[in-house]
Amino acid sequence: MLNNKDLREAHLITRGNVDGLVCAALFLRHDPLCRVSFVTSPSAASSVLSKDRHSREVYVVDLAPDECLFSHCEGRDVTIVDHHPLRCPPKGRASMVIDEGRSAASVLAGHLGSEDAFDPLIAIADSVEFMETPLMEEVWSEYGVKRMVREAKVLDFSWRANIKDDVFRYRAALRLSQATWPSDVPIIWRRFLTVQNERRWPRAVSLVKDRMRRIGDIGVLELNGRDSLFGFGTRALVHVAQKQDLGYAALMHRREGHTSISLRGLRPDGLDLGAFTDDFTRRHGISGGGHPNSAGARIPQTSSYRLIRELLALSNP
Ligand SMILES: [Mn+2]
Repeated sequence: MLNNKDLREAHLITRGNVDGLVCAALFLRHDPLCRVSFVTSPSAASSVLSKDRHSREVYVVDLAPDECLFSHCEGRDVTIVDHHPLRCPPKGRASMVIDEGRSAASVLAGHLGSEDAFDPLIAIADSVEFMETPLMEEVWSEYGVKRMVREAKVLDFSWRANIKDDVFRYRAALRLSQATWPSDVPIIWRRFLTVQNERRWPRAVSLVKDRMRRIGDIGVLELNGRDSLFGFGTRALVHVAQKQDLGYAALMHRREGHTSISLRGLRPDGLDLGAFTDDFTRRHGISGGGHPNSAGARIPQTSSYRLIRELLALSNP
């Protein structure tokens, strides 16, 4: 007979990159029946949250909560987990778990109390987020740098084979929730091989090298319509911009009626890009926000270069 325990599902809302995949694996380990949604922005997280009226509890992980997200937490059991400082004061009764200097997966693992068997996956998330943590050093020396770099690459390439495929993400995370190595999961391995064999990373890097414009301290890459970086988007742009010692990278994608823009800060003392995009889109539309060194916005096409000019002015006062 069923007791009166609350049997509704728990719901994880996170990103679809390596950090998010490891978060999903940890959460599925904690609650194998949970629901998982992968999103790309705080506003997409708000929209998923607003449509979910049935989950017992919701975790929003790695999504730089803004006012809109907090307003959707009202009257809900929501836990917000992030690895960047909060920009917007929490409203309502959402629980906050914020810690800096490690991946969101690492913060979530600490909160859920994950087993040691997940240390390699958490260390992989730290490394892909460019956070050299003590755990990462420990795992790298235990299993060897070569193996760990390879495993991180396998997982990072795999989801880029088809960036829209959330069914793949869920199935991959479910397998990783058994504390498996990425290369031992057939669906992950196959996708990795596809990306590797098609030489998508070197092709993305050479396309960026050909087309990136240097505007002051900013590396700007503009893509139109169906142009793509073979799934590597900002990662390839950041790679090239860093080599050229630039302070910021901006990927602009012109779509019908608007421009999507992703900004990355490449120096620790740079401008707070989350605050910048939030302020810019408040004045010019449409929506935007994010973390201090990683933010995104949807803006009217006519404002694209105004955003770059304002960023340039603020970063060179
Ligand atoms: Mn992250």
